Amino acid sequence: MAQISFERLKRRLRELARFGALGGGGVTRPAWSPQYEEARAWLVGEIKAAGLDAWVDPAGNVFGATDISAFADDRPAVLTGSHIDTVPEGGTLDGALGVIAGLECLHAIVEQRLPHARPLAVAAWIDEEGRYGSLFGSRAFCGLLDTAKVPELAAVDGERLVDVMTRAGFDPARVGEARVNRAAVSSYVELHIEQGPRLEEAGVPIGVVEAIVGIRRTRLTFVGQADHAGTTPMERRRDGFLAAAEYSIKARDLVVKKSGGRAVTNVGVVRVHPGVSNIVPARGEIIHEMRAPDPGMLERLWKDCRALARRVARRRGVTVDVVPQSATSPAACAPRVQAAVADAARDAGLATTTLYSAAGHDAQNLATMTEAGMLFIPSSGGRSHRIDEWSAPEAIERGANVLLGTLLRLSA
Ligand code: HGY
Ligand code: MN
Ligand code: MN
Repeated sequence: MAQISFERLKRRLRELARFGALGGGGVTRPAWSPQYEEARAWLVGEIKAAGLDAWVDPAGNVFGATDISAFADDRPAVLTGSHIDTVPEGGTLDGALGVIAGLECLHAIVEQRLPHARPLAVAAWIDEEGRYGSLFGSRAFCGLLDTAKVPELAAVDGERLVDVMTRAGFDPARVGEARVNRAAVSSYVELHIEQGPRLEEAGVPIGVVEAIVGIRRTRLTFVGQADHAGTTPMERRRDGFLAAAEYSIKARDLVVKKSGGRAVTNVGVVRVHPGVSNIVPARGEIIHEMRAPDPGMLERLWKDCRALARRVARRRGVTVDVVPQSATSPAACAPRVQAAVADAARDAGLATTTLYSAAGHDAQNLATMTEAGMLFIPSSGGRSHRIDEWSAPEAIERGANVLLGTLLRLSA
């Protein structure tokens, strides 16, 4: 059975981890940052050194292919990949594993002259983590990006996408040219760490992903009034932060209770204005995120949360401004790709289990234009989006070899 070169895969993972490496471990490599652009240049060099064709599209996605005709309408490609941008203080495998293992598979296929009737390509999708726009690069590729909105896209710290793209040498006005039509892609499969505890706790080495959650993010700003923190009687205060805090706790309880555990919720961005200790906060601003594998559930929960926000605001004598930020749709994975993963795992003598992804992924965009799927390897302790994210070397090698077997099946 065909095998990848695990030494080469480990070397590339080690080298990629250097770009944006943090002193205490982990990595911060946001899309378009100087460290990201150095990583991009390194990746293009590795793709070429592997004997593959390499190019970067106008949206900033990097590609490697067994032949340059990939994505031509009459030569639909089998596509794999993931992302090399990271969250702040993130791990070295989230995204990187799928890109480096995909590159290794294509390298092994070319090097060992393994049979494939279709061209194969690997992608590094830009800004999967959504610093400027959720799943940005794969949305542009799949024609899901509203390019008119590109000038408005900015990070929570205010840095604008158009500025960082220009700094990196890209023309934001050309992002729409990255779109590829659906005839050009035959199927897509992505290897990723699970980023949760289920595979490890079940003792199963390979996860066959059946669906990927939708994610809804909304900015809520509770507006009261600034007052002196010492002299204002407590019953007269109209505190924007306390309203945001009450909403955050009650929204969490509502989502857990109403979804029976099938949805999750998080408030990861909190801003208080004016934000000094001797002023009662006029404004409390949060970004509230909810995730569920079921589109109807997400919609119902959002309606309940919006009503909750209005109740809390009324009771606390403040107003609330609700602005949707982003919404990705849940995606079902293609049965043909799921079967290819399961067959490749079986041939490798590996047990599998089917599960849904509680993390969002570029695969959910590819699922709108082709047969798309994912395979997971266990995350140690379920840890991810933190510097001690880790998967066992043998899990990484198994995942890459199952990816190779899957790609050979899909491109036969
Ligand atoms: O947030 C997510 O689900 C993914 O890691 N971007
Ligand atoms: Mn991530
Ligand atoms: Mn990821």
